[in-house]
Amino acid sequence: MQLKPEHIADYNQKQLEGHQRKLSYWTQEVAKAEPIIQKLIEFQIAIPSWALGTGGTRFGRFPGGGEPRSLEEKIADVGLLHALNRASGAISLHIPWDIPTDPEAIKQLAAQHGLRFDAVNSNTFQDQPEAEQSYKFGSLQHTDPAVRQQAIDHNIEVIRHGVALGSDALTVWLSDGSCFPGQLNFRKAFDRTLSSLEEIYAALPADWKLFVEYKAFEPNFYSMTVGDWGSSFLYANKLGPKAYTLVDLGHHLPNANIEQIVAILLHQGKLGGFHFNDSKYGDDDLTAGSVKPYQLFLIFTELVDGLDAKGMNHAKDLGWMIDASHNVKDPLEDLLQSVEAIQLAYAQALLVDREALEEAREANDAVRAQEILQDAFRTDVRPLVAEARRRAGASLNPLALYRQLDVRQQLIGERGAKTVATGL
Ligand code: AOS
Ligand code: ZN
Ligand code: ZN
Repeated sequence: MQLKPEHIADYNQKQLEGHQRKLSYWTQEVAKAEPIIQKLIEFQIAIPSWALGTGGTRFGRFPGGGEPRSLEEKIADVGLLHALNRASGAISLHIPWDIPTDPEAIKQLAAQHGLRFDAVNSNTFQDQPEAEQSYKFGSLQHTDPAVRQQAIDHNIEVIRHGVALGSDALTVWLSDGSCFPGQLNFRKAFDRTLSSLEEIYAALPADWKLFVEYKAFEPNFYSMTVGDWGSSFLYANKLGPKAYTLVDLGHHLPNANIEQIVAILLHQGKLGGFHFNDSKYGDDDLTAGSVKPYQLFLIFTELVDGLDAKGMNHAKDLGWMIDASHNVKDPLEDLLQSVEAIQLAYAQALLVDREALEEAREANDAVRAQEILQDAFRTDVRPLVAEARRRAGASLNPLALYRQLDVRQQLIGERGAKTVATGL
């Protein structure tokens, strides 16, 4: 299924009058509108290759039909998203679920869709059929050096795939830890993990980054060896300047103040990027902004502030990725919603009167500080995001156009009703 420029143009033409009416307030009254639109046009969010199929839980999986059967079809799906919103111009691959057997051809295909390759992800949380060693008791932390070596080699192999595709970062998420008190020597697990990570770090090309993702629980439920931002930060500091912490919004203990974590990591120059999603209880991997949109806005407020304080490029200096997948929605619709929620939070954060906020803070005026933040959060910035899309050649309303074109039905027609994408 190829989205034609006429589809976008026809749809936008029909919506244009209504859109311009809503936008006129912004263009006439808000001096900041234009720079916000420009920033939104540049901002791109990577789509994970494992989110293009219906996600599962350990209780079951209910594929929705028309799911991509190959890496080529996954790229086509991300291309479709990007054509609709012009904000999903990157794909984050997972090895070995998506091994590019012919990297040149894959790179060319991605380029045809205007996509680049974001961070590549390794997998040492599952045993592969031909693997000699098992990760049942961990990978980089394992007591047996042969298991650690297999996991190190795999990560180096993932870097090699990434280099061939033009990626420039490796995300390491470890399921390593323990399920029962007494099972693991924490200090030995830490040292072994660090020395394994050092070997991976040594294999990074000069311009690459290593993202160390942390997670408080699951699949190990007593201890996780990279369990919180503190341990990730420690590993990243010990590894060196190419290592950073990656924040997955679902990986904290309940009620953690993620915006504060983000502020400190960015301030210390160790924030590498994000896995955006939302949750009510745990690592629920729900659509970004679907449960706690205010939290997402507060995170972006810290990001805008911290990036500007360091003179960093909002669009390029961090890894912006989605990590969401679940059972009930069409995955492509879900991803369109996630990207939009991220853009809205970003636009609202750009709207915050930061000078006034700083004054209120210095004066210990908590009431005024809250008013300033909520003033931005309660502003409907949808016309700004739509305008950024229109100018970038995207649909004014990607989700509405996706439904109008009946994209899923077309994909089912092309690929069949019973396809299952590789992934979680
Ligand atoms: C797992 O909980 C982490 O969020 C990972 O980032 C990711 O979901 C996994 O590596 C899939 O590749
Ligand atoms: Zn993640
Ligand atoms: Zn996760």
